[in-house]
Amino acid sequence: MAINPVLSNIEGYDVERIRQDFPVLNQQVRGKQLVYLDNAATSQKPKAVIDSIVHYYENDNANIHRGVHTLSERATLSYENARKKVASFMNAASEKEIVFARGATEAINLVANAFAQKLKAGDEVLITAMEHHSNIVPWQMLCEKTGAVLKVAPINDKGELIWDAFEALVSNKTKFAAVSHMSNALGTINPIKQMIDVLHQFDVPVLIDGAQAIPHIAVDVQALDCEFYVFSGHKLYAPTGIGALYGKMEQLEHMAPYQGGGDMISIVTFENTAYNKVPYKFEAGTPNIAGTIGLGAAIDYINSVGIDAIAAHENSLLEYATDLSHKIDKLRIIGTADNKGAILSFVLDGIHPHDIGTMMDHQGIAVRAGHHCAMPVMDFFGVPATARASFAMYNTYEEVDALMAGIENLIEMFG
Ligand code: 7TS
Repeated sequence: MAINPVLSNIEGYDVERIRQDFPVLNQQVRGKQLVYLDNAATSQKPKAVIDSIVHYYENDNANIHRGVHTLSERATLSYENARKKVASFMNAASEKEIVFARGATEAINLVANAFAQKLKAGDEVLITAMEHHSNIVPWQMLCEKTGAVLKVAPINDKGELIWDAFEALVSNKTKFAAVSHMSNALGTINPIKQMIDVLHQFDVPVLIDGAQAIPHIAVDVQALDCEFYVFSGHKLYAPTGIGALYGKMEQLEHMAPYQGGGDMISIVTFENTAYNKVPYKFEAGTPNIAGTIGLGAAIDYINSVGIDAIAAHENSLLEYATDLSHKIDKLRIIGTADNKGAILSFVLDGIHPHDIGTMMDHQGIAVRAGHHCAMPVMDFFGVPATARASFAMYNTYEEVDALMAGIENLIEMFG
């Protein structure tokens, strides 16, 4: 296949300049320039994020919220500033509605744990058929504990929610709903505002799993009016081990703490413990201070580029990659929703996705191969796994060309 693209660069978007901020990109893998297309698993970190962590450890390292000494005050200030940055990035009404967690998984478990006290046998929890295991298993565990029933809104062959079926599943029995904003296995972007509106007609609290969406889509939790929104920092150019739960204050105030320990209490005696106020009630123990500061730096960095510019660039890459994919006979895209984010999941006739992953690595190209922690999605499409290329702000059209050339090589090799 002759690859001769007409590159429609987004005006003013200087991807080469951005790439210079990501040291890891500048390396060879197996003798080839690295092409990193596994961003849905985790994204690379800009120098500003790395520097913020080094700065913290070299200058301010101390435990937070407890010391009166200068380093502790500095560490606390940086940690709480990061909370403000997250709140502002999601347009939360107050930074008190931001709870730091290890990531999306822990944030979902925190909420599921609290709702175990609120649900009873016969109640229903609604999810969709395109969820990541992180947004399935905690709800199954909740149902097991309470006797509630898990309902799953189906998807169509394009990997889109079937709207009528979803609406039909919402009723007075529905007591909680958890929905991904964007599917990690398919790239589908759900109509979450419309879904939230329908769910609210029945007073259903809604959790949005934004792990995939937040690096690509401007999120406004007040406009969405969701009760909860969770994400992981490491997909948002921040370190691993840090993420956030947004929760409406009226919800968080009436939720049981997730873990007991230091910092989440106001008074402890052997007879009784009074919990700290929100959000500290949910942050037991010494948190990931360095990671939180890194998350704040990542948000500053994203804001300096502009989330809308990033989204436009990534959508253009996806469109380009999708067009080129259509020219490869043996390639089938899994997930062809009308509204899609920067994820290209695919299978190749006669080649196992794991072989695709391995052989691409031989060409310096990092893609994911597997079930992507979304086994029910694989079952639905009748495939054991897919190969997945996922784009970030620093990817280029040339890298898409390299991906397509890599796939062509593979097809040739496997005959
Ligand atoms: N929700 C979605 C939609 C995800 O894509 C992931 C991780 C999670 C939740 C869990 O995030 P964690 O940071 O708490 O693990 N998704 C992927 C992926 O697609 N490949 O590796 C991890």
